[in-house]
Amino acid sequence: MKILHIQYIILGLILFQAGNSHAQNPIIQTSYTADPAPMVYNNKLYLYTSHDEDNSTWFTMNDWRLFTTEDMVNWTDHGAVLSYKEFSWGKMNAWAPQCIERDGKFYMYVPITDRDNKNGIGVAVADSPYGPFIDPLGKPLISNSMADIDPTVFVDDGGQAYLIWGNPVCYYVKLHEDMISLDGEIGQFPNTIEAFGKREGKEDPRRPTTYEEGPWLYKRNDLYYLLFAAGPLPEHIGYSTSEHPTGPWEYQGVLMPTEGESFTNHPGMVDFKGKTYLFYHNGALPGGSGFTRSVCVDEVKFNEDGTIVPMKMTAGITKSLGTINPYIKNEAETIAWSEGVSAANNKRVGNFIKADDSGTYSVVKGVDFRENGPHTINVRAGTTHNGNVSIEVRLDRLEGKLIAELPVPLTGGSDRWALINEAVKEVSGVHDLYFVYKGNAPRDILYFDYWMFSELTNK
Ligand code: FUB
Repeated sequence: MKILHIQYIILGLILFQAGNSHAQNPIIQTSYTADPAPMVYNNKLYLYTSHDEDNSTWFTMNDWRLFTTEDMVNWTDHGAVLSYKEFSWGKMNAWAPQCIERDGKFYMYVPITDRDNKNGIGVAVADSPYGPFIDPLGKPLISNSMADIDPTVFVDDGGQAYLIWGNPVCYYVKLHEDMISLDGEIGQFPNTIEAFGKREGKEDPRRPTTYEEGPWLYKRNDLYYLLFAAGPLPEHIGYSTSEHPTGPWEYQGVLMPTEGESFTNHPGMVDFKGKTYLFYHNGALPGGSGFTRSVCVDEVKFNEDGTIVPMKMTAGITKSLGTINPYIKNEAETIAWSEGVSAANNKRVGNFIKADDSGTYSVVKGVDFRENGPHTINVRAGTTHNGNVSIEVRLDRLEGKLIAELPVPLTGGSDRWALINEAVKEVSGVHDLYFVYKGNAPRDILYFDYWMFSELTNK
């Protein structure tokens, strides 16, 4: 994904005035992502997303991506974990997914358009949150109507599982314990003003309420919340509550108003390490639009009566919930913020990043060098350019203290890599680490797979 410098400059000016050195939203800058679906498992947050192809002018979407975090600011890109192509019946439209864990297995529910151009919802199962996900049915789990998109899945405290989905109406069905078969008939939530609020603007008999698509079921203190993308377009996020997972729903109003360059939005809410987070998407990255979207996250606050304090899109979460250990192998694609860097993947090293231009950079927040600090840095990188290509390693700011400069030798292609070691200037304590990519080439300066420091044992 190429950078448009002017948009970064505007974003930078806004953040400078707000007192931040860089934003955290959108949380992924190395590819376009949409329809965020968070899942917490073993103290880690897994974020499954759909994926807008670069330069899309429609919902051109072929695979589902996975990103993880343990601290809410540094996100690791695990690349595509599933594609519509893994479903023998799938033709296109890898739209909004959700993955859930049950008894050590991971179930990913995905909307796909089939070979007869009918929408349906498939399920794929894995033994690990990273996949590989396999379609156990060989056919859609739901093939009910053209409204079959945007599944949300929920397992209640007693173990009953529910699948909810649909545009322009909201359907629901119980799932058996196997999570891949239906337990009863499909129902439809009455699309009433009481349940989903009255839609403003031009009257549309198919859409009398604000409910549009993208439902997300969440539970807190025995109250069920149905969040949804709400109309008219451009969408906002609304929500309704109920004492039961299948309603009756009571409309609670606008959670997040329309903003942010994308005519869709899509909620995903989750509890993680004692806080609640709302994931959503907008078109805020350079080149962003309704078809090249990016996922964001903000913290949620509740009122005493259980209603949610209305939210606005922000520059994101700046306080990390942890620190990064520099003395173990860290993937280059673990990033808090980047500019001009693209996600890449190959069979040789898996996921890695590419620096598009000279002066581009990526930041890792809260790196704890401890008291003694390191003596060397070791990276795996490469370039197709001969000479004058390097990675500068700086502290806390883009022009902060230079602690190492790594010359990147010509390797000739991203299937060929060099291991580079350099001495490090004195550093200790916790810092944000800036990797700044330099080179005299017009584009595709270098590729970068991982980094790791060696610790000084004595001072
Ligand atoms: O991402 C494709 C579609 O756009 C989703 O299914 C909708 O929720 C909207 O976000």
